[in-house]
Amino acid sequence: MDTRRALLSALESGPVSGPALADELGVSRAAVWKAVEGLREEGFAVESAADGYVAPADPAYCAAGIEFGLDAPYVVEYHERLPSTNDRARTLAADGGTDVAVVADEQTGGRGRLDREWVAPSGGVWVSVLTRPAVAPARAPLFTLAAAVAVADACREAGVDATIKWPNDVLVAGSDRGNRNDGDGRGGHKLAGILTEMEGEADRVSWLVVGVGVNANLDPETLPAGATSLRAERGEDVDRRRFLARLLERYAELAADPDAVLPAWRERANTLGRRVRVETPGGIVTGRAVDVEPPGALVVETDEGRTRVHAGDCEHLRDADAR
Ligand code: BT5
Repeated sequence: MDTRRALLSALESGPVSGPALADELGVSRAAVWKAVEGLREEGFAVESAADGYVAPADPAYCAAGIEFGLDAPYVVEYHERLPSTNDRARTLAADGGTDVAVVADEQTGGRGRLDREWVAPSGGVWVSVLTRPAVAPARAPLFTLAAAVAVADACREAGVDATIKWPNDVLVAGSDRGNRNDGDGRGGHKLAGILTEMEGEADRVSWLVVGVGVNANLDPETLPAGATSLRAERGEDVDRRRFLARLLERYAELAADPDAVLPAWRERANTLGRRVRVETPGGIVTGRAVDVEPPGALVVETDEGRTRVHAGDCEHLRDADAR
C-alpha cells in the first residue's frame, strides 16, 4: 500500500501521529508529511491537532474524499471537468489500468448510447468504473443491470423512490409535481442513465467500463425534457460523496456476486408486467414485458408469442395505447 492510501485508511480510525505512521510504514517522516500535503492539495482538508493529523469532519467531493471510508476495491480518479468519464476510463484501459472509478464534476462531451448526447453540468454524479471481470463478453449486460440496481439502491437510501426501466434507465415514477421538467408523459422521469462499453475476445472480456450518470444536485430546467434530479425529488441537495460511495459499494458487491443481480433487478424494475414498445436493431417489438433473463434480455409476450430482446430502446405504453 502506498503512503497516501495508508494515511487515508489510518485517518478513518482517529488522529494519526506522523512519526508513528512513518515507523509503521517504514518510510520517512517527510514522506508522511508529503502525503498529508498531497491529500490537502486534492481537496481533502487534513487538520493538524495536538495528537496528530485528523480527517476533515465533512470531506469534500474529491478523490481522497470519495476514497475515505470507501468499502469498494476502486482507486478514485477525480477531475473537475472532463469531456467524458467513459472516454477517460477507456484511455486508462488502453494503458493497462483496472479497478479505477473515474469521476468528474462536469462533463463537456458526455455520451449516451448510440452516440446520443448526455447533458452533464457541474453538480451531477458522473462516474465510470473500469474493471476486467473474468467473464465472457456475452455476460457483460449483467454489469449494466448491476449498475442500475446500485443506482436505484443509492437513490432509495437518499430517500428517492427510484425504479429501473429496462435496460439502463433509472426513473422516478408517479405523480407529476411542478418541479420536474416535463415532456416524458409516460409516468416516468429520468434520474440516471448507464452506458456500458467493453472490449473483449470471443471468450473473455478484456476491459469493461460502466459509465453512470445521476442527476444529483441539479435543477431539471437545465436538463433535457423528461429529466428529474435528486435535488428536485428530495427538495434538498444530496451529499454526493456519500451517495457515490454507496453506489460504488453496491456495484462492487453485485459485480462480485453475479447470481444476485437478476433477482435484485426484478425487484426494482418498473418495466416488468407492462406493455412496452422496444426499438431493436432488428425492428420494433411490441407486447407485454414479462421477465428479464440472463444475461439481461427482456422477455416480451407479443401477439406472435414470446420473444427475447437483447438491446434496444424501450418505451412503456399505457395499456390503452394501440400500436
Ligand atoms: C443513457 O443513454 O442514458 C446513458 C447515459 C450515460 C451517461 C454517463 S455519465 C458518466 C459516463 N460518461 C459518459 O460520457 N457517459 C456516461 P441513452 O439511453 O441513450 O439516453 C440518452 C438520452 O437521454 C438523450 O438523448 C436525452 O434525451 C436524454 N438525456 C441526456 N442527458 C440527460 C440527463 N442528464 N438526464 C436525463 N436525460 C438525459
